[in-house]
Amino acid sequence: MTPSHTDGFATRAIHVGQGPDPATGAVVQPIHLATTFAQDGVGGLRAGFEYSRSSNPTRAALEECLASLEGAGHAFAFASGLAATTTLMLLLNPGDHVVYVDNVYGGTFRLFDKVLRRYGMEFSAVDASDPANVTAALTGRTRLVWLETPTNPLLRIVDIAAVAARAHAHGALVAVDNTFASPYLQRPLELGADIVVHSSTKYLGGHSDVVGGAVLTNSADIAEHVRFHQNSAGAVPSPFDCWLLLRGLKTLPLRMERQCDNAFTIARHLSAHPAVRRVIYPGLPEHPGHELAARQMGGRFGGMVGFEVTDEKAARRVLSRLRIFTLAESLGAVESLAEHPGLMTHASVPAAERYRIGIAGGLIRLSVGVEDVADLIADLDHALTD
Ligand code: P1T
Repeated sequence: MTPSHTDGFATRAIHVGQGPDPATGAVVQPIHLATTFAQDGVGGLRAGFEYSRSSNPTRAALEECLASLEGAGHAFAFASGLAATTTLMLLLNPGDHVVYVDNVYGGTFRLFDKVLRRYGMEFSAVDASDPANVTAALTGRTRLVWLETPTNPLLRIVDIAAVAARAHAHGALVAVDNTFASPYLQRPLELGADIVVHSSTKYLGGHSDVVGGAVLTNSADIAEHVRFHQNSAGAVPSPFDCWLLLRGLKTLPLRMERQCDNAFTIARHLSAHPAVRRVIYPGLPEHPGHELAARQMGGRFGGMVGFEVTDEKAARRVLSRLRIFTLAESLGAVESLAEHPGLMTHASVPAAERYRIGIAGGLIRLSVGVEDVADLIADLDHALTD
């Protein structure tokens, strides 16, 4: 079958960039472990491949599939989400200014604050759920606006189209970390963003067995720079990792549907629980970004849920009593995970900053998997009882 860009998302997730292999008929993409490729005379590449850091057939298949799913002209795969972000940031120069949403993954904050500042880049954090805050932070040196939406872990929603219009009027580019939504729910390039970044470790892979990242764009100019830096810095994924991601992508729509359903049911259940102070889920009408999320994410709200109990001690107790939810960092896979953002994924954010943006000591983050939702609810209820 030759997939077409007019085929639906689920069809493209299974077929774009993938078998049957023309050489053997294998319906599954082969794993090309070769590091180098024979040349017919110097520079005579048989299929465009020269050396596997520069490009590799299994990685090319993954990049083609990812590009199709994000609606991007160009996709680049990396060894991790942070490798993708780091490589993208190499496009900036010392003195360039970045405005970023003040609630980002803790590792992204650490990269900006502890690493890239040392190379002369400047960063301003703003609550981008009000686009006016982005406009107010733009300076003559702002080259990039960096968004996450929904944010990690507070699930704030940022209006990508509104921020893109403001940033573009100022000559700045917009990058969106689309990890929490995945392209199944949200396609930032269609909303005006210039660049999408993923930690493909999460929903794209979906099985907690591969660390990866991606950068996607429709701009030929940005793509040329990312390609050059992907090869020059060399933070590329292995062929086996690319293959695992291709396999994971095939079930992204199925997994996401189930995760959204399970998460919604759990969010509603926790909202009525006496031991729970507050539930954070964009699908709940009381979430301040609810209407925007409904528009921007196609009426589905993702598989991540936050909730607050009294304090850190109570949160530690709940986390220690869970049986099906595994206490672990990461998210987006078939099995349900629970974690304490303040002590785990966002420990690199200074405590005062964490409290300022709303990451409380009693906050627990759930990555809801595809198990039977009744079992997940029973697990939470048991963990929350006195
Ligand atoms: O772990 P890595 O593949 O390098 O991806 C980093 C990253 C980037 N962006 C977002 C929104 C993320 O959530 C992450 C990684 N996050 C976790 C490990 C976590 O538990 O939140």
